[in-house]
Amino acid sequence: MKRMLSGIKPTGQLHLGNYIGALRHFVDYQDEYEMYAFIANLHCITVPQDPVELQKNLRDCVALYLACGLDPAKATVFLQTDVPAHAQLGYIMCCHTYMGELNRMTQFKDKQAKGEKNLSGGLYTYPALMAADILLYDPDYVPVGDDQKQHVEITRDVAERMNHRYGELFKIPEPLVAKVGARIMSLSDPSKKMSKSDETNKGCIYLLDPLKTARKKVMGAVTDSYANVHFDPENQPGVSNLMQILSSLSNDRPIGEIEQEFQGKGYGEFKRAVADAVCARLEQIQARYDEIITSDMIATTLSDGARRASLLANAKLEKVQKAIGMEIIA
Ligand code: ATP
Ligand code: LTN
Repeated sequence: MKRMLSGIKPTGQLHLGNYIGALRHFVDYQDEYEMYAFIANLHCITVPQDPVELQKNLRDCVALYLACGLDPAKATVFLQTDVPAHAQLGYIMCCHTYMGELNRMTQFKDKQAKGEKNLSGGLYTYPALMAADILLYDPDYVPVGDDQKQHVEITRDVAERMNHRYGELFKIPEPLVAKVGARIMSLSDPSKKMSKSDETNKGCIYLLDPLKTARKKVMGAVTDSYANVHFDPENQPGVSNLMQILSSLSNDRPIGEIEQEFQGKGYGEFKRAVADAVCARLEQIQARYDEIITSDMIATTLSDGARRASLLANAKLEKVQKAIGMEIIA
């Protein structure tokens, strides 16, 4: 069975972009692949966090993984810090990643370009830790949204470098980016990706948003004056984004079919169909979330997940340390 691994940063509440671009694929793949899905609580402290809020977000994130359909009997779901090998291999990867490579990463560059002050060293070296997250498990594929492709590519480069230097240590993973829904845009500004750090809060639908709020956000989504439900991300980014959301939430229904269905119909009717699809999915997820958050499922899932993940991660860390010559007793 081929293996997959991916993670999400619990920097805030999970949103529809995380669900469509990443989480729903984890769920789809768990039957066909050996799936490792973790909560990246080391990555999330690369930017300042409020401790009380962070703890709540962590619990919510696990509960939402499960509420969206990840089944702990099939997938290994764990918290990054429960497997200390991530931080340990992360340091080793950092020592094998060049500053020139880190300087090219858009995530850091974007924040720097915005003039944000006091960016942390952790944010800069983030891709090295992400490389460790991946390489500890020798996955065949890493399902991610479009923005993370670059980080999987640097992982491949550093893995190849180390394999060349020390002998075969790591499998070279491939990023898996879906054709539709890999970059869901903000509903209020379709030139930006839907993101947890949306200041206006209008463009981002959170998975735990009350249904009324979610509906209002969809109905208020920025469109255009063409009055034509047509897929053209360049000239009609808002409408094209809503089409991708609708397609992703209706079993990847072909975009052409959606275009046909709404031919000659107004944006109001189209938006109502998108809002219905969004609310139906949120309702399902939230009902399951309510059950999970009050049960002991979070604790059992994480302890079992950490045990299973540690088996692979510890063996890999030891192999790497030996190959580098860092251990005294062979
Ligand atoms: P944010 O900008 O919201 O903080 P992020 O990409 O920085 O999100 P995560 O929350 O860790 O960080 O992302 C988890 C997964 O969700 C990643 O695979 C990422 O590519 C994907 N993802 C995030 N935002 C979107 C989006 N707008 N559309 C599609 N996929 C997304
Ligand atoms: N960088 C990712 C989260 C992440 C991840 C990973 C994804 C951390 N480690 C390993 C895939 C594999 C993000 O910001 N979305």
